[in-house]
Amino acid sequence: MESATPTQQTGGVGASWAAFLKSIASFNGDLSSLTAPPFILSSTSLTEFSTYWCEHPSVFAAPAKEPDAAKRALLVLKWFLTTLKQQYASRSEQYGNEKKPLNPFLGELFLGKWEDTAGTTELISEQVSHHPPATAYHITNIPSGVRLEGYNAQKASFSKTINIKQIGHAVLTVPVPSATEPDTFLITLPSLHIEGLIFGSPYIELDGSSFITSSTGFTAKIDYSGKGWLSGKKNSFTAVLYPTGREKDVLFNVSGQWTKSFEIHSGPAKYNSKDNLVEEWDPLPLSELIVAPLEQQHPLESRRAWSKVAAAIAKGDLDTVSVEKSKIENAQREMRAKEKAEGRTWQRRYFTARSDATDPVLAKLGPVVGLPENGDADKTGGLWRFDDAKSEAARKEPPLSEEDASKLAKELLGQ
Ligand code: HC3
Repeated sequence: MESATPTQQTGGVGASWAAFLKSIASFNGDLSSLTAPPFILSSTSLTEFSTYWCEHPSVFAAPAKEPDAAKRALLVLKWFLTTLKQQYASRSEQYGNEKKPLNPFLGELFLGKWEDTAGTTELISEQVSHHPPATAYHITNIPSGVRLEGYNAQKASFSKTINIKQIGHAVLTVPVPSATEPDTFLITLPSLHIEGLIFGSPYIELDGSSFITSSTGFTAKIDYSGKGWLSGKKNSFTAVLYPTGREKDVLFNVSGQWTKSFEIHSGPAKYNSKDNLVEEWDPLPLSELIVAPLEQQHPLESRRAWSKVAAAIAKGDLDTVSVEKSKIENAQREMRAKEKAEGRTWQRRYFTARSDATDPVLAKLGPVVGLPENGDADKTGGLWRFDDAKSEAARKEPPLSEEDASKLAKELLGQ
């Protein structure tokens, strides 16, 4: 059950919201250090947000069936646009109650799978860096071979409201029918800001532009806008798809609201035109992610690791929230100190930071979308790529015995 927003509450809550507003006006840009009032705490960790990339597995897998490179790029753009509602509005669509997610600990995992008409699609999400915080993810649709990998961090600033620049990128690999080489898409992440803060009903609006560029030579540019004082609708966007480097030669244009519906037209946008309609998108029912029951999860899996904190948040028992959070934070601090003393670093379970070689995707496609060759590694703790060998080793590991699981939980989470 969602808790009431501050405007629906009285007295002390209103006062603590005012204090919160005052405090964010001077905060330092590190979102994890933001001390939010209790009623705005979410029991979901940011590692879980990677799920939002694929809640319609059939739309995710569809580009693998398309032999034409421009149409494939359009299908990828369509999939990307359909993920936005889940990514940025699913937690607060009706009431404006975007909350502060749990700040993941290093090594935190979120694993799941979808089983539906698109077959099995697997999700692996891992907190690969704590200072600065960065989450990496890998999603693969087994039958089609379509896979997405990426990582992200956030840099926040305050000017009228909380403004967030997303750092990182995603890479979508699409096997091409009857070709030996797959088509690769480099995806940048939109900036966002929080609306409704002053009224105590926070929700996200996207701003600026983001890009998707393909190894076969097509680029999509998406421009985001919101509701202005006089005109415009919430959560709006326009997008164009063109041959890379020829922005004026628009092949397809898309416009609408990413929370509602949008229309795809061929050719450039024409004022008030219903011509050349290719497709109209209305949100589909979501495919549900399957997550193992808590007792079968690895101790570092998010929902198991945070279960006591989540239960305390649900009950509104803030003393327990604070005690249980501190146990995890202290155990993590001790672990980092121990690693330092022993001259070792935390071994990521599924991802490896590429420091030795140039990343071929960023080298080839990064300049088209303004991404640096190092993937902003300095701001995300590394240029993170999914490591098939590590994943294979993790898959072969026998499940931990109860005794080993509780030893690990004690050592790494203080539980
Ligand atoms: C800014 C944000 C944390 C980051 C969240 C990200 C950017 C994470 C990656 C996902 O793919 C997309 C995504 C969606 C929502 C973003 C969160 C919204 C609010 C949260 C802030 C840390 C909380 C701000 C406090 C307040 C008052 C709004 O709750």
